[in-house]
Amino acid sequence: MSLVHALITALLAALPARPAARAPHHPPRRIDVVVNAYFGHFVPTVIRAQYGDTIHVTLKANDSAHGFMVEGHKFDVTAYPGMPAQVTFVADWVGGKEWFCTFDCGPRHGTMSGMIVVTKD
Ligand SMILES: [Cu+2]
Repeated sequence: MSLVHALITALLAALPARPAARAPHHPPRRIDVVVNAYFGHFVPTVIRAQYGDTIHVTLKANDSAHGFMVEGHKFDVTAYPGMPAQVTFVADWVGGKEWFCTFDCGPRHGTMSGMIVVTKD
């Protein structure tokens, strides 16, 4: 064994073990959420997902029509009493994105929003 080889072998042995490759991200899930819309607010107001999940929202309008759109997305759905609306999208961001009512449902329309919080492990 040459001196160089011995040195390299010694150096390699002294290095900390390489961390195991990161465990793969959990398999993407489908998250089904019913968002109930009322004059002035949504229930729930927060949807939590992990990066890559598919979020399926069923919007139910409980008094008048209400809309649902997520900032940065192109969809905009409207539900009417007795006629829920559905939309499916992928949580392809990390952090919070706000959703809004897009149907002018009355004086408290401007207060109608919620947050989708996406985390990545
Ligand atoms: Cu509204």
